[in-house]
Amino acid sequence: DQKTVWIGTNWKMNKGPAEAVAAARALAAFRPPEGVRTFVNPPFTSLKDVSAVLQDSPMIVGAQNMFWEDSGAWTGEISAPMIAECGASMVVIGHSERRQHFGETDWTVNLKVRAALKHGLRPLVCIGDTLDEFEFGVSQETLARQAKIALHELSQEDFARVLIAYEPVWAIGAAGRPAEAPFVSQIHTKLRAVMQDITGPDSTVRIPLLYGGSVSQTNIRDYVALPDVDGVLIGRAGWEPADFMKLIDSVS
Ligand code: G2H
Repeated sequence: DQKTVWIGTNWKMNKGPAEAVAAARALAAFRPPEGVRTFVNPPFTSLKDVSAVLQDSPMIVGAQNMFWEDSGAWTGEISAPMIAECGASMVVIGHSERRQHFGETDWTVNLKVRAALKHGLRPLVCIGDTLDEFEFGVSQETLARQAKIALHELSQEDFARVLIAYEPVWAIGAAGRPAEAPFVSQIHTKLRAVMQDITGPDSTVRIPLLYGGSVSQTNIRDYVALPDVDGVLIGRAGWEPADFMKLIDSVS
């Protein structure tokens, strides 16, 4: 049978509340092609409004980060119950920008994944190799380690709610170069085996494996066509709602 394809856009630190709501309104009536599940990751400041605008649409709303404690003296942090109360059902965890600039580690990623699941949020865990790791040929080792720690001590029910995004650090953002499809294919096929190792030999859970990093109108179809790629996480190319909808439609 046909695989489910996940396509989402991470707005990062863009769009204030007014612009975010306008973008959500532009996406509200959109219906993706059959077999495609779509999501958007607004900043915290518009999570509630964007969730309200998109509540009757198939577009899933997810936060870009969270803290693992439910509440308390953690100035500046946002918890999973707060995200859920805003109406969002997903959360990006361990994006490379957070690992690079905000000190996130595999261990904190695991704490966040478990807290997200405890509160009914679907974690989208980002893993990725740096340029050094890529050049030394240890991408696979890094990715396996990141995935194993991120998903440590999860149940089968938990695994069934997790998504993974492979985002090579060297392929992200304006300075990044998109990874070649054959390389992504190789990485994802090996990651599929790592996932089976994590979920257990008898597990039938297929954790969706997304690719992210400079995905655009010119390469999206190449990635989605790969057997072990279950979708894409888009940044810049999806920030304009019209572009995002065009990207989604182009995979059908
Ligand atoms: C990677 C991606 C979205 P971009 O960070 O997560 O961003 O497509 O702009 O490289």
